[in-house]
Amino acid sequence: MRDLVEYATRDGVGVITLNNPPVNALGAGVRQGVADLVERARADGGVQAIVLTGAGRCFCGGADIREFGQPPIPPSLPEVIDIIESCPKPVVAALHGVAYGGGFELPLGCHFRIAAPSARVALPEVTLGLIPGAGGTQRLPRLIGVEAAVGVILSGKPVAATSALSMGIVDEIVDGDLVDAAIAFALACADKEGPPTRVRDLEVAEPEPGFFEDGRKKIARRARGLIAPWHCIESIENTTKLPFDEGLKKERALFLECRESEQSKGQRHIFFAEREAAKIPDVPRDTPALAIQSVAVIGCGTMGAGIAMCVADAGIPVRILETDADVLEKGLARITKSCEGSVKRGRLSEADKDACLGLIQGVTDIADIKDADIVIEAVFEDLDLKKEIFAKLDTVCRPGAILATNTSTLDVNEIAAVTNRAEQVIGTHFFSPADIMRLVEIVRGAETSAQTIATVMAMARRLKKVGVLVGTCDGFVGNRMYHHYTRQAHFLLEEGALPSQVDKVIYDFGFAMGPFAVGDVAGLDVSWRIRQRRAETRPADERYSPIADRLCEMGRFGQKTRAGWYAYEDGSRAPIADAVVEDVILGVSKELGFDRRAIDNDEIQERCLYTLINEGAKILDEGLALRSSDIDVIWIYGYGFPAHRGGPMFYADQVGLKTVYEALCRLAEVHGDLFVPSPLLERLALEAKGFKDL
Ligand code: T1G
Repeated sequence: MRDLVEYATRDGVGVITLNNPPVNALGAGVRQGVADLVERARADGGVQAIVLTGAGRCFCGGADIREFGQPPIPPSLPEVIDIIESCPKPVVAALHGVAYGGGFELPLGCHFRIAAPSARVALPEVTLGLIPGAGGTQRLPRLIGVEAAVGVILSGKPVAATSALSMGIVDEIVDGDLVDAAIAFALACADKEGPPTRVRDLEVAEPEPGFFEDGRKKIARRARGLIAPWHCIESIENTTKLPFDEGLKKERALFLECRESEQSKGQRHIFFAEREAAKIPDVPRDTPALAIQSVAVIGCGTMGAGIAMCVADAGIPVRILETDADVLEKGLARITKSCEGSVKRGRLSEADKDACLGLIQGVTDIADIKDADIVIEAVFEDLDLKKEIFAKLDTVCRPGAILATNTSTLDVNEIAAVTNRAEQVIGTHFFSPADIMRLVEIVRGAETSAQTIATVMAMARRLKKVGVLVGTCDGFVGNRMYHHYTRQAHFLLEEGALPSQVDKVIYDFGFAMGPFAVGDVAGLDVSWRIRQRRAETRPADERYSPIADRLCEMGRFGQKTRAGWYAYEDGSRAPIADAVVEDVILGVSKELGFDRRAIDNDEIQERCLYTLINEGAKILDEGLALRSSDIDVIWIYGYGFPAHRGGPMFYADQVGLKTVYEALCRLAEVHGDLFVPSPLLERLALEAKGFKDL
C-alpha cells in the first residue's frame, strides 16, 4: 500500500510529502505519518531542517471532512501541529495549489511558509458550519493581525499567493522547482542562531477600539440564525484576551460544538451533495465531452444576456442572435452596464471587463451562428416559438452542434422532435439572474446522448455553475416543487393568513425571502403566463387560488410596477404591507366561503415545507431526479433554501420521515388530496428510514 506520507532526505533536509490523492486530505493515516516523520527528522543528527510539501495538484484540501461524526482517531490535527511547532529544527511549508482549512493550519504551525505562484490559502470552515479547529483562529491573527484574520476567516475565501506574501502569510514566492527552493530556504534558516520563531509566540496587535463590536454588527444579516460565524469572531477575539494555550482550548471547544451541530451537518451534506450531482450512473466520468470553443445564444432578453455574460466570463467567445436590432442594442448595453457595475464593486478588473465584453458579439442573421459548438436558445417561454427556432437551427447549425433550450417548464422532447438531432438536444434551465444564480438544471430528453450530457455538464462547471441533471416534466424538479409550495402559501391567504405573516415564517426558517416577496422580485406576470398556459389542462376539481390573478389583472406585477403582493416606494425594494392586497384577499376568502381564522406559524411552516418535501419524494419516485441530495442542491442553489438546513430532503430526514408522514396524513384529513403522502415517503416512514437510505 503506498505511503500516505513520504519521506526523503536531501542535502541534510528531511522532506516530508503528503501523498493522499486527490487533495491530500488530513485523514488519520496522514496525520500519523506527518507526526512520525517529523519526530524521525528531529531525531536524525544528519538532518538540519525539515520541508513539508504536498504531492499532486495541491498542498492540502484540509481535514478529511468524511471523518467528522466518526469516533476520533489520534493524533488530532492540533497535536500534529504542536509536534511541528515545537521542533527545534526549522520546518518550512512549501505550498502549491490549495492549502485550505487544516491544510492551511498545518503550515501556520510551521516556522516558515514559501509558495509557488499557484498557491492559494483559505480557512473555509465557516462555509461548512465550522470554525478553524486546529489553531487557525489563534495563529493567523498573530501572523497578520486581527483585522486581516477576521476577513480571511469570516469570508472563508481563498487568498492568492501574491496577497498572502503582502499580508505576511508566506515568506517568499518562488518560481521554478518549489521543493528545491524550500530546501535552500530551510538550510539558510538552519544556519541562524537559536530555535526558530513559533507563530504562537508572536504578539497580537490590539485592534482599533470597538473593532469586534463593529465586526459583529457587520455580519449580523449574513450570519442570521447561524452558529459558526459568531464562534469565529469569539475565538479570534480570544487572542486579545487569553494566552495562546487557553485560546487554543477554547477554540477546540467552539469547533467541537460546531462540528456536532445540525447546521454543520447540513452544510457538510451540501458540500458532498454538490459533487455527487456531477456523478451520473449512465454517463461515466470518462465519457468524452465535446470541446466547446464557441457558443451562440438566441435572444438578448434578460436571460439571454445573462447567459452570454456567464459564457464570456468563462473566456468562451459568444454570439448573441437577436433579430430585433433594438432589443439587441438594449441587451448589449445592459451587459456593458452590468460589467461596469462589477468593476465598480471591485468584482472585476478593468482588463477582465474588456476581455469579457470583447468575447461577446451581437448578430441579427441566423447564418452568423452556424459554426457554434453549442446554441443556447433563450427566447420567451412559448413552445411553438421554440419549436420554430429549433427547426431552423437544425438546418443551419453544423452537424454535431448541441442545441440547448433555456426553458423552465416546457417539454424538451417536443422541442427535440422538430429536429433531426434529438440526441444533441438538451434543456439548460438557467436560474435568473443567470450571471448570479449558480444553478443550472440540465434536462435530459428521452434521446439526449451521454456525450451531450457530459459536454453540457462540463460546460456548466466551466461557467462556474452547479449543474444538476433532471428528467423532463412540467417544471422539471425545482419549479414543479416550487409550484406546490407557493400554492400552499396562496391557500393559506384564503384561509386567514396575510403575505407578511407567511413570508416571516419562511424568513425565520432561514430563507432570504418568503414566497410573496420572491414573487414580487421575479415578477408576478411571469407565473401568471404559466398559469394561463396550464389553465386549459387544469382539472376542474383542482383547488386553485385566484388571488394572484386578481393582482395581475390590476397590473400589480411586483417590484417592477412598484406594487405586487406588497407596495414599494420609489427607489426602494423594501416591501410594505398594502391594504389594497388585503382587501383582495378578504374578498376572495368571502367569495370562496372561507371563515377566516388565525393560522399559527407552525401550520404555515408545515404546510409549505412538507408540501415541498412530498413533491420531492414524488419526483424521486418518478425517476426525475437521480438522488434526494440532487433535489437538495437544486433548492440550495436555485431557490435559496438555507444551506445550514441541508436542503428540503436532508431537512426531512433530520425532522424524521415518520414525523413528516404523520403531519401530511393529518393535513390530508383536513385539506384533502393536496397532502396525501407520496408512496415513497410513506414506505420510508413506515420502514423508519430516510431519503439518505435510498
Ligand atoms: N475532505 C474530504 N474529501 C474532500 C475534501 C476534504 N476536505 N476536499 C475535497 N474532497 C473530495 C471531494 O469530495 C471530491 O471527492 C474530491 O475530493 C475532489 O474534490 C481542522 C476542520 C480542495 C478546492 O473546506 O474546497 O480542515 O467526488 O471535486 O474542484 O480546521 O475540494 O471525487 O469522491 O472539490 O479540484 C476544510 C474543501 C475542511 C476544502 C479541490 N477544507 N474542498 O477542488 O475537486 S474542514 C475545505 C474544496 C477543516 C480544520 C477544519 C475542494 C478543493 P469525489 P473537488 P476540486
